[in-house]
Amino acid sequence: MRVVVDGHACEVAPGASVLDAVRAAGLTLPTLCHDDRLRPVGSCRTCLVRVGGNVAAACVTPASEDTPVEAAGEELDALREDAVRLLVSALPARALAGGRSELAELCASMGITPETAKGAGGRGRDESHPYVHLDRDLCIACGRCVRMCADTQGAFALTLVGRGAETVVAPGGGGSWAESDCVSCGGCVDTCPTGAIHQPGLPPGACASRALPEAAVTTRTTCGYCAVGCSLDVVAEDGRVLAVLPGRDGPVNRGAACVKGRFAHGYLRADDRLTEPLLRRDGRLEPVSWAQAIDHVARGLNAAIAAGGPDSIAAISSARATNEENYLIQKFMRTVIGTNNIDNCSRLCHAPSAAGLTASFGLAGGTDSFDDIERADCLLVVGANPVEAHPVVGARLLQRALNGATLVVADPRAVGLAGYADIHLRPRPGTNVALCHGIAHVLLDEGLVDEEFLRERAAGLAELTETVKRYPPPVAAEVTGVPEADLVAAARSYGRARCPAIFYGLGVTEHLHGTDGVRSLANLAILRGAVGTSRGLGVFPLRGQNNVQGASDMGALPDSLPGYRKVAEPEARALAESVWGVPVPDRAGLRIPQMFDAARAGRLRALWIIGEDVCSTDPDSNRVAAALDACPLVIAQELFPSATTGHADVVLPAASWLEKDGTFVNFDRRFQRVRAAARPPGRARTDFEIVHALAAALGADLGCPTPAAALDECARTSPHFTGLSHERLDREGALPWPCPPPGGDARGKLYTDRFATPDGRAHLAAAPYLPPGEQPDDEYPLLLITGRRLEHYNSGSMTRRTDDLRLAPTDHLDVHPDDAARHRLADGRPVTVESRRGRARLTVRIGTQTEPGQLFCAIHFPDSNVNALTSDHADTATSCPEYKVTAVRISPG
Ligand SMILES: Nc1nc2c(c(=O)[nH]1)N[C@H]1C(S)=C(S)[C@@H](COP(=O)(O)OP(=O)(O)OC[C@H]3O[C@@H](n4cnc5c(=O)[nH]c(N)nc54)[C@H](O)[C@@H]3O)O[C@H]1N2
Ligand SMILES: Nc1nc2c(c(=O)[nH]1)N[C@H]1C(S)=C(S)[C@@H](COP(=O)(O)OP(=O)(O)OC[C@H]3O[C@@H](n4cnc5c(=O)[nH]c(N)nc54)[C@H](O)[C@@H]3O)O[C@H]1N2
Ligand SMILES: [Mo]
Repeated sequence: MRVVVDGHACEVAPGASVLDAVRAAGLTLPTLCHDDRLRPVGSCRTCLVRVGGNVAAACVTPASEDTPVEAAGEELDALREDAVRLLVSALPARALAGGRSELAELCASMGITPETAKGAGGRGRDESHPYVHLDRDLCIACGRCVRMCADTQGAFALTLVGRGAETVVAPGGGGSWAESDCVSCGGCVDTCPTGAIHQPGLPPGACASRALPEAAVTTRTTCGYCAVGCSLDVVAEDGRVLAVLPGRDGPVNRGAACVKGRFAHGYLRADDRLTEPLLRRDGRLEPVSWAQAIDHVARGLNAAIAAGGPDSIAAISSARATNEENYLIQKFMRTVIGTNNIDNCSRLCHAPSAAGLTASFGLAGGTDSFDDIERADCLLVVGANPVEAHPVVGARLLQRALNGATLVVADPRAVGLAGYADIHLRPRPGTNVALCHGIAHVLLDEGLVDEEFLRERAAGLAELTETVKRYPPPVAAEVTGVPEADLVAAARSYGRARCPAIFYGLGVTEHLHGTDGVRSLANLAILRGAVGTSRGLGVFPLRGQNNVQGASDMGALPDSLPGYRKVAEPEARALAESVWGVPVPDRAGLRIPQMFDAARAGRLRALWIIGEDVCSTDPDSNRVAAALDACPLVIAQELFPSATTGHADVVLPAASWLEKDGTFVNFDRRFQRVRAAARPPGRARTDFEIVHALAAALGADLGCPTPAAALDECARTSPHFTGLSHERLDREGALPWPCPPPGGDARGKLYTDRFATPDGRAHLAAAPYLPPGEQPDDEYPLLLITGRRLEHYNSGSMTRRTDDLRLAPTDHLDVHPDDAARHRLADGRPVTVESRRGRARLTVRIGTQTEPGQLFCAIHFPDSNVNALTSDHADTATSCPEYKVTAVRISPG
C-alpha cells in the first residue's frame, strides 16, 4: 500500500498504522505507550500527527492510500511536546534525574528539562517481590506492562487502578506484588518506559536496558535451564553477571523469558559454590590441587581397567553441558577407556521420545518448527505443563488459544493451560495409550482420517485398526476415567482441525509404557496426515533440560554414536573410527539404571557422574546411594555440594552454562550458540577442560582443542550435522538438524518428501494398552504424581541458591480436600508420605488441582526425599523411570 507522508510516498503493508507509515518514510515519532510487540492503545498522545487534516495518534490510526499524513512541522512538534510535558509535570523530579529511561531520553530529545518534573509523589513503592519493584510515583499509566502481562505472557497479573491523573499500575487482586499472579517473567520490567517498574539493584527511573554501567559487556547466549532455547543477552562487569535481558531477536523467545532465565543467576556466586577439587580422605572431602585430583582419578581408572576391563567403568554425561562437552565425553569413553558405558539424563526423561519418534517417523526429535505455531488451529497438549516447565512456549500456546485455536489438554491435574482448555481430559496416570487409542477409534470410526496420506505415506493401518477396535469410547472412558463425551469431543477437535499440533511431555514418557505412549500419540498425527504435510504441525516433544536433545544427538548414549548411528552397526562404527582413528567397541553399553545394578553387584569399579544429582533425581534413591557406596571410585563433576557429591570419592568443580562456550540443541532441534559471559569462580573449570585434562593424564590426546573444533569434528561423524560450525552459527543464528552444508536445506519441518524410516513411511503402532507398574492398594491407597513447579529447576541446586527461594520457599504435597479430610491433614502442616521403598516429608497444600485419590509433588527440594518413594519400574523399551505413578500412603506429621 502506498501512503503519502509529508508529501513523500512510501510503501507499507496492508493493515499498517500511520506510525508504521511515518517510520517507513524515515521519520521518528515520539511514543510512550507504544511497544511494537503490543497492541496499540493511543493513550499517551505523544505520537500526534495530522491525518487528512485532523490531529490523531499515529499508533492507533490505520494508514490509508487516500489520506495523506503530516508528521513534521513546528505545530505538530509543539503538540507532541505539550503532551509529554503534561505527563512529566505530574512526576516527581527523580523521574528524569538519572536520565536513563525511555522517558528521560525522549525528554532530552525534546529539550524538556528535569525541572519540569514537579509532581509531589507520595504514592509509595511496592518492593515485596524479589525481582520486580514498583515506584508508583513514576507510573504514567501507559498500560504497556498490563498489555505485556496479558497479551504476551497471559498471566493477567496487572491492572490499572484509580482515575484520571491518579491512575497507576497495580497487581490484580489488591494485595502486594509478591502475592499477585505475577509469574516473574520480567516482561513488565522490559517494557516500562519510565522505570516505575524496575529491577532491584537498578535505580527507580532507570530501564534495565539503559541503566547498566558503561563498562559492562553484553554477551549473547542461550539459556541453560530448560530446552525452550531462549536467546539471552547477559550483561556482566568484570566477569560478574549484573543482568540478563531476553533477546528481542531470539528465534524462539522473541524477547520473552521466564523467571529462571531472566532472573535466577544468583547461584553463580553462591557461598557454597564448588571452587576447588575435593578428594575423600578418611571419610571427609578435602581440597586438593587439580593435579592431585586428576592424578587420583587417572590412577583409579587404570586400576579399574586392570581389574575389570574397560566395561567396569561407566560415565553419566550431562544434559546440562554443551554439545561439545558431551561429544568429547562420549569420545573419551569410547576411544580412551574403550567402553560404550555412557548415558545421559535423557534416560530419565525423553528416552521414550527418541525411541518412539524414531520408530514412528525415523528421527529422534520433534517433527516440526515452533516458528510455524501461528498456523495451528488445534493444540493437543498431553502430559505437559508448559506454563510452568516451558514458560515461553506455554505463553505462546496460551496466546494461540486465546486467539482462536482450539485447546485440548490431557493431564490428570488442573494446572496451567488446563484452565483455558476447551476440553480438559483428566486421564488416570498411566493410561495414555488407552486414551490415544480411544481417540484413534473415533477418528477412524467417523472418517476423520487422511485416506490418501495413509495409503501413500503410512504403514500399519490394518494392525492399528484391529487394535483400536478394542477401544471404543465407552471402553477407553472406563480405562482412563475420562468421560466418554469429552473423549469424543477431543477426537473431533483434533480430527476436524485444519492444522492440528501435538505437544507432549513427561506425563507421556515417564511410564512403564512410555514409548508406547509416544507412539500412540504419534498415531493420531499419522491418521490425520498432520505430519510431514502442510496439514498439521506433527508432534513436539517438550524436551526438558537445556541440552538433553543435544546430549543424545552427540552420542552420549550406550547404543548410539553421534547422530544416533548404532554402535552395533559396522558402517556406523567405521565412520566414527575413520574420524577418531581408533576402534569403537561394538557392544551396547550400560544404561543408567544398569550402571547402578552393576555397581551393586560389584561389577562396576568406577563411575564418573557429570552434572546429574543421581542421589536426588534418579528413582528409588536409597538404592542409588547404595550403588554409589558399592562402587570403588565415584567421581562427581558438579557446581555445588549435592546428595551425590556426598557419596563421591572425588569432586571436580565445574563451570556452569553462563561460564562456557559451545552450543545447545533445543526442543525443536535447533543448534544455538552458548557463550561465556562470566568467569568460573575459583579454580572451577569447564567440563570440556576437565575431560581433556583427564585424557591427557591417561596419555591420550582427544584432539578438538576448542569447542569450535569439537563441533567441526562432530560434523564429520554424522550426515545430520555436516553443515554445522560455530562460525556458521555465529553468522546465521540458530540452525536445526539435519543440517546439510551451506546451500543445502536445513529445515525445521521434517519429512515433507519422505519419512526417515527404512521404507520411507510413517509407522502406525498397534501395541495395546497395558496398566502401569504400580497400582494403589489397601496398604498404599493413593497415587503420587511427581513433576515440576515454575520457580525451581529439577534438583533445585541452582534455583534454590537464588531469590527464587523467596518466591517458592518450600516443597508442597498437593492434596485434594476429600483426601485431606480422610487423612486428617491440615493445610500448611507437615505430612509424611510413604511408599514400599521409602519415606518423604513435605508440607500439605490442600486444593482441587489434583483429583481425589491422587497427590502431586515436585522434585526440587532433595531434602524432602521424594525419590526415596519412586520405584524402579521403568519403560519397557528404554528404561525411563515410571516417575508419574507411585502408590503411597500419607499421615500427618
Ligand atoms: N520450572 C521448571 N521447568 C522445567 C524443569 C523444572 O524442573 N522446573 N525441568 C525441565 C525438564 S528436565 C523437563 S523433562 C521438563 C518437563 O516438563 P513437563 O513434562 O511439562 O513436566 P512435568 O511436571 O514433570 O509433567 C507434566 C505433566 O504430566 C502430567 N501427567 C502425569 N501423569 C500423566 C499421565 O499418565 N497422562 C497425562 N496425560 N499426563 C500425566 C502431570 O500432571 C504434569 O502436569 O521441564 C523442564 N522445565
Ligand atoms: N520423582 C521424579 N524424579 C525425576 C523427575 C520427575 O518428574 N519425578 N524428572 C526426571 C527428569 S525429566 C530429569 S531431566 C532429571 C533431572 O535430574 P538432574 O540431572 O539430576 O537435575 P539438574 O538439577 O538438572 O542437574 C543436575 C546437576 O547438574 C549440575 N550442573 C548444572 N550445570 C552443570 C554443568 O554445566 N556442568 C556440570 N558438571 N554440572 C552442572 C547442577 O548443579 C545439578 O546438581 O530428574 C528426573 N527425576
Ligand atoms: Mo528432564
